[in-house]
Amino acid sequence: MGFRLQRHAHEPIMAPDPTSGWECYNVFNPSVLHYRGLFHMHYRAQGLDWISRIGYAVSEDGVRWNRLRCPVLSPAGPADALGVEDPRVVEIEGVFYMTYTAFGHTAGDPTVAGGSITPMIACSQNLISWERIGPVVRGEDNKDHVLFPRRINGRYALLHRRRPRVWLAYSDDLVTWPEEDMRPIFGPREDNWWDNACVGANGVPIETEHGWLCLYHAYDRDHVYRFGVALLDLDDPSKVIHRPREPIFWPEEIWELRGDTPNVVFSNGSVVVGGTVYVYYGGADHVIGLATASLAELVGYARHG
Ligand code: BMA
Repeated sequence: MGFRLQRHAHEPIMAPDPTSGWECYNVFNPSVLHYRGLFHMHYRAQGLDWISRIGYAVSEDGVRWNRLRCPVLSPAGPADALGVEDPRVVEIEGVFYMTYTAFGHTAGDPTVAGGSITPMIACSQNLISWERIGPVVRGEDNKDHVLFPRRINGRYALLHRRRPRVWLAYSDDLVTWPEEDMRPIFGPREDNWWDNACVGANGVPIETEHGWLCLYHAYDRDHVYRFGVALLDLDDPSKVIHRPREPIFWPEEIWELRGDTPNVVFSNGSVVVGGTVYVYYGGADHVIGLATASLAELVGYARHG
Protein backbone atom coordinates (compact mmCIF):
# COMPACT_ATOMS: atom_id res chain seq x y z
CA MET A 1 0.00 0.00 0.00
CA GLY A 2 1.32 3.42 -0.94
CA PHE A 3 1.31 6.52 1.20
CA ARG A 4 1.14 10.15 0.16
CA LEU A 5 1.67 13.45 1.87
CA GLN A 6 -1.39 15.69 1.44
CA ARG A 7 -0.95 19.19 0.10
CA HIS A 8 -2.26 21.70 2.59
CA ALA A 9 -3.73 23.63 -0.33
CA HIS A 10 -3.20 23.66 -4.05
CA GLU A 11 -1.47 27.02 -3.72
CA PRO A 12 1.98 27.94 -2.41
CA ILE A 13 2.05 29.33 1.13
CA MET A 14 4.82 31.81 0.27
CA ALA A 15 5.88 33.49 -2.97
CA PRO A 16 8.65 35.90 -3.98
CA ASP A 17 8.11 39.48 -2.85
CA PRO A 18 8.20 41.71 -5.94
CA THR A 19 8.88 44.79 -3.79
CA SER A 20 12.09 43.32 -2.38
CA GLY A 21 15.53 43.50 -3.99
CA TRP A 22 16.86 40.29 -2.45
CA GLU A 23 13.77 38.01 -2.59
CA CYS A 24 11.87 39.20 -5.66
CA TYR A 25 12.64 36.19 -7.89
CA ASN A 26 12.61 33.00 -5.83
CA VAL A 27 11.83 31.89 -2.27
CA PHE A 28 12.28 28.17 -1.75
CA ASN A 29 13.75 25.24 0.18
CA PRO A 30 12.49 26.14 3.66
CA SER A 31 13.47 24.78 7.03
CA VAL A 32 10.91 25.08 9.83
CA LEU A 33 11.33 24.75 13.58
CA HIS A 34 8.46 24.77 16.10
CA TYR A 35 9.76 26.57 19.16
CA ARG A 36 7.86 28.00 22.13
CA GLY A 37 4.53 27.79 20.34
CA LEU A 38 5.57 29.46 17.07
CA PHE A 39 6.66 28.16 13.70
CA HIS A 40 10.01 29.66 12.63
CA MET A 41 11.03 29.42 8.99
CA HIS A 42 14.41 29.92 7.34
CA TYR A 43 14.38 29.83 3.56
CA ARG A 44 16.56 30.38 0.53
CA ALA A 45 15.82 33.54 -1.45
CA GLN A 46 17.08 35.05 -4.70
CA GLY A 47 16.58 38.56 -5.99
CA LEU A 48 18.04 41.05 -8.41
CA ASP A 49 21.64 39.81 -8.19
CA TRP A 50 20.65 36.10 -8.27
CA ILE A 51 22.77 35.46 -5.18
CA SER A 52 21.07 33.26 -2.58
CA ARG A 53 20.49 34.62 0.90
CA ILE A 54 18.66 33.14 3.88
CA GLY A 55 15.40 34.79 4.92
CA TYR A 56 13.41 34.32 8.13
CA ALA A 57 9.67 34.29 8.80
CA VAL A 58 7.49 33.47 11.79
CA SER A 59 3.96 32.09 12.03
CA GLU A 60 1.37 31.16 14.63
CA ASP A 61 -0.43 28.57 12.52
CA GLY A 62 2.32 27.35 10.17
CA VAL A 63 0.41 28.64 7.16
CA ARG A 64 0.36 32.46 7.32
CA TRP A 65 3.81 33.99 7.74
CA ASN A 66 5.34 37.31 8.75
CA ARG A 67 8.68 37.84 7.05
CA LEU A 68 11.62 39.81 8.29
CA ARG A 69 12.47 42.57 5.80
CA CYS A 70 16.20 41.72 5.73
CA PRO A 71 17.98 38.43 5.17
CA VAL A 72 19.42 36.78 8.28
CA LEU A 73 22.40 35.25 6.47
CA SER A 74 24.19 36.71 3.44
CA PRO A 75 27.49 36.02 1.68
CA ALA A 76 30.50 37.19 3.69
CA GLY A 77 33.59 36.17 1.71
CA PRO A 78 35.03 34.29 -1.30
CA ALA A 79 33.82 30.88 -0.03
CA ASP A 80 30.15 31.94 -0.20
CA ALA A 81 30.32 34.94 -2.56
CA LEU A 82 27.86 33.28 -4.95
CA GLY A 83 25.29 32.46 -2.29
CA VAL A 84 24.22 30.81 0.95
CA GLU A 85 21.69 28.09 0.22
CA ASP A 86 19.37 25.47 1.66
CA PRO A 87 19.22 26.15 5.42
CA ARG A 88 18.32 23.39 7.89
CA VAL A 89 17.80 24.65 11.44
CA VAL A 90 17.72 22.66 14.67
CA GLU A 91 17.90 23.36 18.40
CA ILE A 92 20.35 21.28 20.42
CA GLU A 93 20.86 21.86 24.15
CA GLY A 94 19.56 25.43 24.01
CA VAL A 95 21.53 26.58 20.95
CA PHE A 96 20.19 26.91 17.41
CA TYR A 97 22.30 25.50 14.60
CA MET A 98 21.89 26.06 10.89
CA THR A 99 23.48 23.79 8.33
CA TYR A 100 23.64 25.45 4.89
CA THR A 101 25.52 25.27 1.63
CA ALA A 102 28.12 27.91 0.82
CA PHE A 103 28.44 28.50 -2.92
CA GLY A 104 31.65 30.34 -3.77
CA HIS A 105 34.46 30.92 -6.19
CA THR A 106 36.70 27.93 -6.80
CA ALA A 107 39.80 28.31 -4.62
CA GLY A 108 38.42 31.72 -3.62
CA ASP A 109 39.38 33.10 -7.05
CA PRO A 110 36.65 34.89 -9.05
CA THR A 111 38.71 34.55 -12.26
CA VAL A 112 38.56 30.73 -12.14
CA ALA A 113 35.49 29.41 -13.95
CA GLY A 114 32.88 27.38 -12.05
CA GLY A 115 31.98 27.43 -8.40
CA SER A 116 32.65 25.42 -5.29
CA ILE A 117 30.21 24.24 -2.65
CA THR A 118 31.00 23.79 1.03
CA PRO A 119 28.67 22.25 3.65
CA MET A 120 28.71 24.80 6.50
CA ILE A 121 27.41 25.06 10.08
CA ALA A 122 26.43 28.29 11.88
CA CYS A 123 24.96 28.90 15.34
CA SER A 124 22.57 31.39 16.92
CA GLN A 125 20.92 32.22 20.23
CA ASN A 126 17.88 33.90 18.68
CA LEU A 127 17.34 32.46 15.15
CA ILE A 128 18.20 35.84 13.60
CA SER A 129 21.90 36.63 14.31
CA TRP A 130 24.07 33.81 12.99
CA GLU A 131 27.73 33.09 13.59
CA ARG A 132 29.65 30.76 11.30
CA ILE A 133 31.23 27.74 13.02
CA GLY A 134 32.88 26.17 9.98
CA PRO A 135 32.62 23.51 7.30
CA VAL A 136 31.88 19.79 7.74
CA VAL A 137 34.31 18.94 4.92
CA ARG A 138 36.08 20.97 2.25
CA GLY A 139 36.85 20.53 -1.41
CA GLU A 140 34.22 17.98 -2.39
CA ASP A 141 30.71 17.89 -3.81
CA ASN A 142 28.90 17.65 -0.50
CA LYS A 143 25.57 19.18 0.58
CA ASP A 144 22.18 18.20 2.06
CA HIS A 145 23.80 18.07 5.49
CA VAL A 146 21.55 18.18 8.53
CA LEU A 147 22.15 17.69 12.25
CA PHE A 148 20.23 15.23 14.39
CA PRO A 149 18.30 17.08 17.13
CA ARG A 150 20.30 15.51 19.97
CA ARG A 151 23.62 13.86 20.57
CA ILE A 152 23.78 10.15 19.83
CA ASN A 153 26.01 8.17 22.19
CA GLY A 154 27.44 11.46 23.42
CA ARG A 155 28.37 12.86 20.01
CA TYR A 156 26.80 15.26 17.53
CA ALA A 157 25.53 13.36 14.50
CA LEU A 158 24.90 14.61 11.00
CA LEU A 159 23.57 13.31 7.73
CA HIS A 160 25.28 14.61 4.59
CA ARG A 161 25.33 13.79 0.92
CA ARG A 162 28.33 12.50 -0.94
CA ARG A 163 26.89 12.07 -4.38
CA PRO A 164 24.94 9.92 -4.88
CA ARG A 165 24.44 8.64 -1.28
CA VAL A 166 23.34 9.82 2.16
CA TRP A 167 26.21 9.52 4.65
CA LEU A 168 26.45 9.72 8.44
CA ALA A 169 29.13 11.69 10.32
CA TYR A 170 29.95 12.29 13.99
CA SER A 171 31.69 15.08 15.86
CA ASP A 172 32.58 15.91 19.46
CA ASP A 173 32.53 19.67 18.91
CA LEU A 174 30.77 20.42 15.57
CA VAL A 175 34.13 21.65 14.21
CA THR A 176 36.02 18.42 13.53
CA TRP A 177 34.19 15.68 11.62
CA PRO A 178 36.67 12.77 11.46
CA GLU A 179 36.70 10.95 8.15
CA GLU A 180 37.05 7.58 9.90
CA ASP A 181 33.65 8.16 11.54
CA MET A 182 31.87 8.76 8.23
CA ARG A 183 29.99 6.05 6.43
CA PRO A 184 27.39 5.74 3.68
CA ILE A 185 23.88 4.84 4.84
CA PHE A 186 21.72 4.54 1.76
CA GLY A 187 21.82 5.45 -1.89
CA PRO A 188 19.95 5.25 -5.16
CA ARG A 189 18.24 1.98 -5.97
CA GLU A 190 19.20 0.99 -9.46
CA ASP A 191 16.21 -1.20 -10.03
CA ASN A 192 13.70 1.42 -8.97
CA TRP A 193 12.57 4.13 -11.31
CA TRP A 194 12.09 7.09 -9.02
CA ASP A 195 15.33 7.22 -6.99
CA ASN A 196 17.84 5.80 -9.43
CA ALA A 197 20.23 8.79 -9.65
CA CYS A 198 20.90 10.52 -6.32
CA VAL A 199 19.47 10.83 -2.80
CA GLY A 200 19.85 13.45 -0.03
CA ALA A 201 18.28 14.08 3.38
CA ASN A 202 15.39 16.54 3.76
CA GLY A 203 15.04 18.17 7.17
CA VAL A 204 16.09 17.28 10.71
CA PRO A 205 15.34 13.60 11.40
CA ILE A 206 12.27 13.10 13.60
CA GLU A 207 12.74 10.94 16.69
CA THR A 208 10.06 8.28 17.22
CA GLU A 209 9.89 5.22 19.43
CA HIS A 210 10.47 3.08 16.33
CA GLY A 211 13.54 4.93 15.07
CA TRP A 212 14.59 8.15 13.34
CA LEU A 213 12.04 9.09 10.73
CA CYS A 214 14.16 10.36 7.87
CA LEU A 215 12.41 12.07 4.98
CA TYR A 216 14.68 12.36 1.97
CA HIS A 217 14.61 13.53 -1.62
CA ALA A 218 15.74 11.61 -4.64
CA TYR A 219 15.94 12.43 -8.29
CA ASP A 220 15.88 10.12 -11.23
CA ARG A 221 17.82 10.28 -14.49
CA ASP A 222 15.26 12.80 -15.84
CA HIS A 223 15.96 15.06 -12.85
CA VAL A 224 12.49 14.75 -11.35
CA TYR A 225 12.67 15.22 -7.57
CA ARG A 226 10.50 13.15 -5.23
CA PHE A 227 10.38 12.44 -1.48
CA GLY A 228 10.84 9.10 0.19
CA VAL A 229 11.04 8.00 3.80
CA ALA A 230 13.42 5.74 5.71
CA LEU A 231 13.53 4.62 9.33
CA LEU A 232 16.98 4.65 10.96
CA ASP A 233 18.06 2.94 14.18
CA LEU A 234 17.91 5.29 17.18
CA ASP A 235 21.30 4.31 18.65
CA ASP A 236 23.07 3.63 15.37
CA PRO A 237 21.50 5.64 12.54
CA SER A 238 23.84 4.01 10.03
CA LYS A 239 21.43 1.05 10.28
CA VAL A 240 18.42 1.44 8.00
CA ILE A 241 15.56 -0.38 9.74
CA HIS A 242 13.25 -0.06 6.77
CA ARG A 243 12.98 1.95 3.57
CA PRO A 244 9.70 1.68 1.68
CA ARG A 245 9.96 1.24 -2.03
CA GLU A 246 7.54 3.94 -3.20
CA PRO A 247 7.86 7.73 -3.03
CA ILE A 248 5.55 9.68 -0.70
CA PHE A 249 5.43 12.97 -2.64
CA TRP A 250 6.27 14.28 -6.10
CA PRO A 251 5.64 17.32 -8.33
CA GLU A 252 2.06 17.61 -9.59
CA GLU A 253 0.94 21.23 -9.28
CA ILE A 254 1.94 23.61 -12.06
CA TRP A 255 4.14 25.56 -9.60
CA GLU A 256 6.03 22.34 -8.82
CA LEU A 257 6.32 21.30 -12.45
CA ARG A 258 7.35 24.75 -13.76
CA GLY A 259 9.35 27.52 -12.12
CA ASP A 260 13.03 28.31 -11.97
CA THR A 261 13.97 24.60 -12.15
CA PRO A 262 11.25 22.26 -13.46
CA ASN A 263 9.93 19.17 -11.65
CA VAL A 264 11.34 19.95 -8.22
CA VAL A 265 9.94 19.47 -4.74
CA PHE A 266 12.75 20.07 -2.25
CA SER A 267 12.28 20.13 1.53
CA ASN A 268 14.68 21.25 4.22
CA GLY A 269 12.30 20.82 7.12
CA SER A 270 9.44 18.88 8.67
CA VAL A 271 7.98 19.56 12.10
CA VAL A 272 5.56 17.59 14.24
CA VAL A 273 2.83 19.60 15.97
CA GLY A 274 -0.17 17.93 17.57
CA GLY A 275 0.43 14.58 15.89
CA THR A 276 0.66 16.12 12.41
CA VAL A 277 3.86 16.27 10.37
CA TYR A 278 4.16 19.57 8.48
CA VAL A 279 6.48 19.16 5.51
CA TYR A 280 7.63 22.47 4.02
CA TYR A 281 9.15 22.42 0.58
CA GLY A 282 10.26 24.48 -2.36
CA GLY A 283 8.25 24.17 -5.57
CA ALA A 284 10.39 24.28 -8.75
CA ASP A 285 13.01 26.42 -6.93
CA HIS A 286 10.53 29.31 -7.01
CA VAL A 287 7.85 29.20 -4.26
CA ILE A 288 7.13 27.47 -0.94
CA GLY A 289 4.46 24.82 -0.37
CA LEU A 290 3.21 22.77 2.58
CA ALA A 291 2.14 19.15 2.75
CA THR A 292 1.04 17.25 5.85
CA ALA A 293 0.57 13.75 7.17
CA SER A 294 -0.50 12.06 10.36
CA LEU A 295 2.69 11.17 12.24
CA ALA A 296 1.27 7.79 13.28
CA GLU A 297 0.35 6.91 9.70
CA LEU A 298 3.69 8.08 8.30
CA VAL A 299 5.60 6.06 10.90
CA GLY A 300 3.39 3.06 10.12
CA TYR A 301 4.27 3.41 6.45
CA ALA A 302 7.97 3.90 7.21
CA ARG A 303 7.92 0.64 9.21
CA HIS A 304 5.84 -1.53 6.95
CA GLY A 305 5.41 0.19 3.57
C1 BMA B 1 19.98 21.01 -5.42
C2 BMA B 1 20.06 22.24 -4.55
C3 BMA B 1 18.69 22.77 -4.24
C4 BMA B 1 17.79 22.81 -5.43
C5 BMA B 1 17.84 21.51 -6.19
C6 BMA B 1 16.97 21.49 -7.42
O1 BMA B 1 21.26 20.64 -5.85
O2 BMA B 1 20.80 23.23 -5.20
O3 BMA B 1 18.80 24.06 -3.70
O4 BMA B 1 16.47 23.05 -5.01
O5 BMA B 1 19.18 21.23 -6.54
O6 BMA B 1 17.34 22.46 -8.37
